[in-house]
Formats: sequence, structure tokens, C-alpha cells
Amino acid sequence: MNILFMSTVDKADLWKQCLTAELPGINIYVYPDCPVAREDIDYVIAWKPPAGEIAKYPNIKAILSLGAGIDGITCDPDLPRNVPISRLVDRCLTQGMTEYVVYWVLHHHRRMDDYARMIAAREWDNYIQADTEQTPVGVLGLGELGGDAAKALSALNFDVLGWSRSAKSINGVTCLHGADGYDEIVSKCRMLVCLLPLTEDTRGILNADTFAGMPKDSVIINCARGGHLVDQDLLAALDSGHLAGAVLDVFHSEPPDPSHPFWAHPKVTMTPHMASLTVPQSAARYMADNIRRVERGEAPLNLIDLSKGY
Ligand code: NDP
Ligand code: OXD
Repeated sequence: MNILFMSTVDKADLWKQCLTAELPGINIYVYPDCPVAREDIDYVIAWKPPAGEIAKYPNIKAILSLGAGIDGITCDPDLPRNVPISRLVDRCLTQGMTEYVVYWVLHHHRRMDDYARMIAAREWDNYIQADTEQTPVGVLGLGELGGDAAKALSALNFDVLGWSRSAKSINGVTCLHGADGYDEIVSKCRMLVCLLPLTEDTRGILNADTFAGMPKDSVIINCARGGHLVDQDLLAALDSGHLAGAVLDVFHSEPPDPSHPFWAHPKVTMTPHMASLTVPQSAARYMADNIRRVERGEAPLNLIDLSKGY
């Protein structure tokens, strides 16, 4: 069996080691190095593959995404439409994202930026401590990641509201969907976390209308994709004093241009797309399971529905 590893993330040796441990006897080649005929490649494991490249391997049985988000694969106009694409669902990835969301929600809930400014000024005071039960936190996207983060926030007694495409029921979370649900979540939440996939329906969803609909002094936490956010609208909402802050892990281009105003904005916290990182040791087990499934004639787990875009 021949697997082609096509990724802009430079951990190919570790991936090779982890995948070979799971699937002894396989051959793994690291794109663009492919010493066998292209027709002999069985699987492509991909993260942001160059446009047009996957189509050059005509007999692949599945594309396995190295990430949960597959927009970096489906944006390829030449992507073969008949090859199943499986996205990554992994315990470590979910755990990492929940840690990130809980960390930043608590950071803003406990006003850590204000305390840091106070301490820097050699001041000693404290603020009235907000009640989690009186603090509505919204989670856009209630899938593998958003659903887990919402449950963790609910376990901390935040008033958690979540939004998804289809109706859902999660213990401790007010689940909303549809346009009315969006307006409700936006109008209520002090902190709004974005964990949606990037699709034609969700591109630019964090825009001037969203920010205007949010309560004054709310905070945006975007750990999904830069394409969800209209950067200029966020800057306007921060500069007008309507929004108190933004935590951004993802950007239209990564890294953003050095001249981008986010880098030096006092109300923006940036992290370098690390909200959750794929852990090869753990994800390789999942990939191997999926490959075994396909080899048995079964569909891979967590198949992408190209008509929905996720
Ligand atoms: P899932 O596919 O499991 O969940 C997606 C959720 O979004 C679902 O609840 C879905 O609704 C909802 N959704 C999709 N489209 C819409 C819409 N138009 N309106 C309302 N809700 C919608 O994805 P994951 O939770 O695994 O991942 C989410 C995203 O997180 C990824 O696509 C990726 O972009 C990002 N990510 C970022 C990382 C980082 O480090 N910054 C790491 C990993 C992922 P329904 O349940 O009804 O289908
Ligand atoms: C992503 C990931 O989709 O890292 O961003 O999984």
C-alpha cells in the first residue's frame, strides 16, 4: 500500500514513524517526492495541498485530512469529486480546543487583562467578581469541537448558548439554530466563540451586523477560520468601544501581513493557529483505522459532505 503525505506542516518524519507503527509494511512518501507511479498511490494524507496536485493521483481511495477543517482541501478547483474525504476527529484535538476556549473565556471572565494593566501601573485593587451563572457565553458550531467546549463551559456553570445548522440537544446548553437562533445568541452573549467550519454559508459571519447585535463590552473568540471574520468590521467595533476585546487564533492569511493592524492592537490577542494542534501519535491511530475500514470496503469515518461544505 502506498500513501502520499502532502502537507505544509513540517513533521513528515514523525508522521511516517507513527503511521508505520500503526500500519507495518506500508510505504509512505512525502510530497513532492513520489518514487512510484502516480497511479499506484492509494491514499493521500493532506493539509493545504497545492491546488491541482491531488487530481494527479488517479487511483486514490480516500483523502485523509490532517486537520478537522477541510476548507484547505476543498478550495482546490480540481479536487476529484468522487474520492471520499475524511476529516480528523481526534480526542487530543478536541481536548486541546476545549482547553483553549475555557482558558480564554476564563481569562476574560476574570478580567486578567485589566489586572495585568493594574499591576504594570503598580496599582492594587480588585473588581467585583462576575457570577458565571449570570455570564452568557455563546458557541457558534456545536460539532466535535464546539459541542465539547460548550459542555466544559457548562460544567463551570456559565450560561452556555450554542448554535448549529440542525436542531440539537446538549445537557446544560441552550441549543439554537437557524437565523432566529443566530440573532438570539448574538444578542445575549458576553463572549462569543466561533467554532464553525468555513463554508459559503459561514464565510464572513463575524461582521458589523454581528458585532452591532452583541451587548456592549463583549468579547469575540475566533478559533475556527480567518475567513469567518471581516477584519475591518472587527477593528471598527473594537475602536468604537463597543467590543471589549478579541482573541484570534486564525487569520485570512497566516501569518498575517506584518502591517496588519491586529498585531499591535491593544484589544486583540493573537495566537498562531495553535488553539488545537494535531498530535501525530494519536491522529495516526485514527488514520490507520480509517484506512483499514476502506480496505475492508467500508466508508471512512467522518466523511465530508461536499454539498454542505463540511
Ligand atoms: P464539525 O463538523 O464537527 O462541527 C461543525 C458545527 O458547525 C456543527 O455543529 C454544524 O451544525 C455547525 N455548522 C456548520 N455550518 C453551519 C451553518 N451554516 N449554520 C450553523 N451552524 C453550522 O467541526 P469541528 O467541530 O470538528 O471543527 C470546527 C472547525 O474548527 C473546523 O472546521 C476548523 O475550521 C476549526 N478548527 C480550528 C483549529 C485551530 O487550531 N484553530 C483546530 C481544529 C479545527 P450541525 O451540527 O447541524 O451539522
Ligand atoms: C484545523 C486543524 O482544522 O488544525 O485547523 O485541525
